[in-house]
Amino acid sequence: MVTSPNVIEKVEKKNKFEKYKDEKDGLAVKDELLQFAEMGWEAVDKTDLTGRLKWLGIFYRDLTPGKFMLRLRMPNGVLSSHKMRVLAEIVQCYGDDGCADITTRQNLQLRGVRLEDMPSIFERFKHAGLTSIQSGMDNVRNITGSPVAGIAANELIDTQGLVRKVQDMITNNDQGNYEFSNLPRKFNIAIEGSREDSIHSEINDIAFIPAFKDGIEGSQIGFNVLVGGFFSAIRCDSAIALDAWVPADDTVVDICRAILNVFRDQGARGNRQKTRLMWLIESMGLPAFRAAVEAEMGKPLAPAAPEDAITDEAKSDHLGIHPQKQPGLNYVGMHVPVGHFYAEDMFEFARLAEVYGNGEIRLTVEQNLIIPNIPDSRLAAFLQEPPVQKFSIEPSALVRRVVSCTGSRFCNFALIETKQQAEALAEKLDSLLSVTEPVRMHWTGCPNSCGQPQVADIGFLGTKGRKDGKAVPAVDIYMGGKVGKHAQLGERVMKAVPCEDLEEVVAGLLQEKFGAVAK
Ligand code: SRM
Ligand code: SF4
Repeated sequence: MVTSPNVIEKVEKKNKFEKYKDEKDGLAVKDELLQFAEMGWEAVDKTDLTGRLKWLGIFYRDLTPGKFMLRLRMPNGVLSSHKMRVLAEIVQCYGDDGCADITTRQNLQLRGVRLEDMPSIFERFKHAGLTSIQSGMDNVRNITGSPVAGIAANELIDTQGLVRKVQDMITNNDQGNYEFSNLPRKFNIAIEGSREDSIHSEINDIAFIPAFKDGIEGSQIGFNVLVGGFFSAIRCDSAIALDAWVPADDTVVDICRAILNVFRDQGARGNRQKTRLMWLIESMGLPAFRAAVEAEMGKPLAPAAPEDAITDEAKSDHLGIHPQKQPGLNYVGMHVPVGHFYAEDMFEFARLAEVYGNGEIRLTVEQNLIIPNIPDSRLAAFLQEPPVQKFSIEPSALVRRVVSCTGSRFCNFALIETKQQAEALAEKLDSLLSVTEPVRMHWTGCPNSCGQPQVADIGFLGTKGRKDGKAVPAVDIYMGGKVGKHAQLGERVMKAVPCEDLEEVVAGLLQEKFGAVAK
């Protein structure tokens, strides 16, 4: 082909992650795992070790070399006592190094895991119906849905089947799927089925929000589709309306596949900070993006329903005792401080689920845990159980809605320690102040915003600060995040507040903005 000298072709320079993916797909390490385990982590190629293994959910941790993090997939945050016990047994093998975290995508991460054990761990996963496939790097993350799907009294759509089908499509039934193993960037999907936005769907690349087709209660129930929500170090945005309504059936799977195809084939692969879906939507223009999705689906999309079915009621944190839609049964939400727990706790949760419920366990994006299906007649005995004293069902108002990302204990990006500080500050403030309504406080160790400070009443984002001429750990403070029907992202209101000053600063904010009074 002869190119006119007047036409300057703008060729995008691929980023370094794209180069290594072109050399070898991330998923290819699935077939090499046994070899890696035999040779030991020190001998594994650096890009395989720190990069490609994330396609299997295996995260090398620079801060604890040789002790890996294993990120699972938990569609809707649902697991069984059997699965929890398998995970507890794995964590238990690693003694003091072994622990687990509930993540902000209602998922579990295990810590302290050794590479040499991965093949046998994956064998156990296969038998237990667990998977960690494609849970990191340029893949679709854990798909979130209401943690009380199928049991909430006011539910519109039980999303469990749909969430599972979308995961199966993306991961090829957990076997790994080369069709979606080389996206331009990470990708988040949320499918909400309740009347409250229980999973911050607005901060996902694709969000399904329940909506009656004609906007009138009683017309066909389905979802309005939002696209492009994301947080990153340089930009945070809520998802925008695609102007599409889909029925609550396999069309959900089809539209996810279509959007992923458009993103995979047309998404930018240059400046890594500009490769999330929103950047593609903006560069194409929303109408062209929507048309490309329709072309992939091979049929036109219905326009969005005039209104979604999310109600104005405050978003629940799912803690405490709640009657289910099944008469005589209850779900009980237990507070797991900053989502962190150990093997012995995991065994106890498994036991409680079996003795009092039907063996099911649910996780929330607030990093807490729910035991469903407890009969009325068993509640009193359940409440006497020691783990219910340790993981309170009614924690006090300043403690119950604290969320925190991993922070500097295990995460290389972190500018500050988060989990311990988050807990200690909340407890201290709780001892000093009373508030009538719980305050949502979210901590995140760096601008990647894994702890979602922008959705919080008060958000803390780790940064570097100075005090008395010395460098000190500090946070930018965010306020004004709203969740539920009128979700909106909070804004930064203070910069680089030294962590050591937070007790005074936050006490002031609580008194001024949240009506807190001294105890
Ligand atoms: Fe995250 C990278 C932890 C939810 C935005 N995130 C990381 C890494 C993998 C970095 C690393 O390799 O160390 C962190 C692993 C630390 C560790 O050892 O645990 C990490 N992210 C987490 C978790 C565990 C935080 C938590 O304590 O709950 C969450 C795991 C969710 C899951 O189960 O899959 C987690 N991360 C999020 C969220 C929140 C959400 O999805 O609602 C976000 C913001 C929303 C979004 O993605 O749009 C988030 N994580 C990031 C980013 C910035 C993405 C970007 O587009 O720039 C990074 C860095 C990156 O991808 O380059 C990142
Ligand atoms: Fe790590 Fe930063 Fe994410 Fe916290 S926000 S887990 S420090 S990448």
